[in-house]
Amino acid sequence: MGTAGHIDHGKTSLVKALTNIDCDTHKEEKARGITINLGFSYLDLPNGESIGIVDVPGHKDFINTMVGGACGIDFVLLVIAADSGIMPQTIEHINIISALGITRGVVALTKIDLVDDELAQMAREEIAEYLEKTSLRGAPIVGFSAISGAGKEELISAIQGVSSTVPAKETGDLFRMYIDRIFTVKGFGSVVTGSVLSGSIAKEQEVFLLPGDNPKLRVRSIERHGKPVDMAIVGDRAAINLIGLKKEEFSKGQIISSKRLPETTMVDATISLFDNVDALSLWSNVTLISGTYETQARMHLITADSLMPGEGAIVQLHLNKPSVLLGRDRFIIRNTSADVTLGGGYIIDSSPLHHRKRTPKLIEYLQNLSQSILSEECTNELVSIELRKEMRPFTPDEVADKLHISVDEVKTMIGSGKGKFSVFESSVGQILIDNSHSQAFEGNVLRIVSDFHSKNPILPNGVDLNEIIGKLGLSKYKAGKEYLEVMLEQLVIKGKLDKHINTYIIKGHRPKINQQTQSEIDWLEGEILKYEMEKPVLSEIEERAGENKIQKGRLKLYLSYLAGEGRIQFYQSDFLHTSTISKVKPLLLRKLIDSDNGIDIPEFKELVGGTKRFRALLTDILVAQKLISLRKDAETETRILITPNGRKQANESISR
Ligand SMILES: Nc1nc2c(ncn2[C@@H]2O[C@H](COP(=O)(O)OP(=O)(O)OP(=O)(O)O)[C@@H](O)[C@H]2O)c(=O)[nH]1
Ligand SMILES: [Mg+2]
Repeated sequence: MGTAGHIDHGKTSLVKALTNIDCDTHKEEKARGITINLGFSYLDLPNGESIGIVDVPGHKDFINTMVGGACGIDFVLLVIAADSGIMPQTIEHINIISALGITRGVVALTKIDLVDDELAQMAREEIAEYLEKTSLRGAPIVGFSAISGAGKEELISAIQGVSSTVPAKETGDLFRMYIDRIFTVKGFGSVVTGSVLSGSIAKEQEVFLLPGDNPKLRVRSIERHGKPVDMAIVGDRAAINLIGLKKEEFSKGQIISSKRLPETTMVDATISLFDNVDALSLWSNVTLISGTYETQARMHLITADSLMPGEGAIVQLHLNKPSVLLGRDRFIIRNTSADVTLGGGYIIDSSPLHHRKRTPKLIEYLQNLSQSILSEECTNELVSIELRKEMRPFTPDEVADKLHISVDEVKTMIGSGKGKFSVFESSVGQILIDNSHSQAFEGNVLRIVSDFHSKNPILPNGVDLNEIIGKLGLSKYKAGKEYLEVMLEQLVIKGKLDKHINTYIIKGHRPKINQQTQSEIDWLEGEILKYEMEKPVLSEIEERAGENKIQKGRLKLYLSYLAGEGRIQFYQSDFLHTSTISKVKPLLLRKLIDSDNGIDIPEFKELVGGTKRFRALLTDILVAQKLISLRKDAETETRILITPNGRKQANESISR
């Protein structure tokens, strides 16, 4: 619970009357009789619950401090003195509370001892009417006096009533807490306090101080409401004793987090302007406050050219100081001299692209995003945003990492409604990709395959999976290969692609060979056959091709064609004609079948004949085809052996 209300209306006195704790502990606060810093207390309710209390200053110079206190609260205790009624900071605090998304509260009508019943009744009516148009509509109003203690029981039961309507929060995986106080305890080191925004923290855990390049810190101990505890969770006020840095190295406005969150100086956000302020133009300088983080910022209106009081818009904020804001974080904007609160809003994207042009498409996208990001049913918008930023497939855990939530949460979000992305089931689990990115990938695949066909019109085959992966740059992603497999399968189902052996072709592709091409291929095959038991040398054939007016450049294509037809066999860029191989292969395999210990090189030479280079290439081809294997003995004598595969083939050819 957090207090709110105009200066001197009795917030701190009320907290003291309820909890016996005086939050005005500083010398200056005592001397001036006002609250300057946030005060902290706690209240044990009759139902056994213990709630943390943040007491805020009412003075208009300390609104920034008030915002810091109000950022972590679930409901407000709005304090209004019965003898003065609604005053400027009553209104400003109510505006802030509502901009922070806080809709629950209790109104304490204090100093009830200073007014008669009639005045008290008038004050109640004035307040109820004012609240009607705010987020605190219908809040209970309880008369109270810190002097006589009147109304204390009723106030406590109203607080308990509101507190019990606060829904239990999902703890979540990510621990975050803005630091609001830093001090040292002799012999123990630095202690920081704050309201836990999300997640939980336990003793001995390692945490980060952000932003900044700080070392990991270790949690030595935790206190909650003045008592040592093993862990603190979302909604708690916590004091954390950290090991790793000195007091001076912490500062108010930094965050303690369980993860090294990325820093950002540019965010997209939804803002609304209060109705008692001046209009804003396309660009304006503002102060942004979220938790205890505070910075100057340049604000660019995206969905409007100017903003009238009471209106809302989507903006891009350029922050002077690095932040670790995340999507859905609430904030307040004030003018640059920080004496007028202008409005507030929430982050819709903490790492957006720089919107230089305000296109209708961008505006529509941001408007949808801003509407759906807060609603629980449509949280898969968060997933959509991340997927849209990069043209690549994601696994759920990669998305979880980007959004700083657990994989289970991502999976729930995916299932929660139709998004602008596709979910594929693959051998490695789910793969997520933005629909327009997926379409672009499909287009690129079809282009790659048809390019291949137009460069190689005489080939019946197309492009294999690995080549496509390489061309699309998908190999660097975790689920890149699996995504492509699923996508290719779908293109086959859709009738756009077909399979040819182990390659993909455009459906309906037929090799095109005209008479001239055919005769050139025949010529090339004849040239290869001429080498007989020697290794064919491409450069020599190329030379002769020139003499025969055959384009040198087409020979490689013809070679691929011959290989595809099974007429030649390649090892790397060297090749032999299949009929040449067939002359010696059966002889060799039959010989090897009968020699358990294989044959040595001289025996091989004797059996096969041909040149040394021919024999080396033949060996390479047969080893690559897993028909034979080489073994080097201790005396470095190489022996050639048959493989089980080779044995099978030899037996088949004998029985034939
Ligand atoms: N008569 C009377 N005086 C009160 C009551 N509550 C507070 N006061 C007096 O009002 C003055 C201000 O009280 P605080 O509790 O400091 O007011 P505050 O709202 O915390 O003020 P800031 O934190 O500076 O905004 C003090 O002199 C209190 O004694 C009350 O119920 N009745
Ligand atoms: Mg006070």
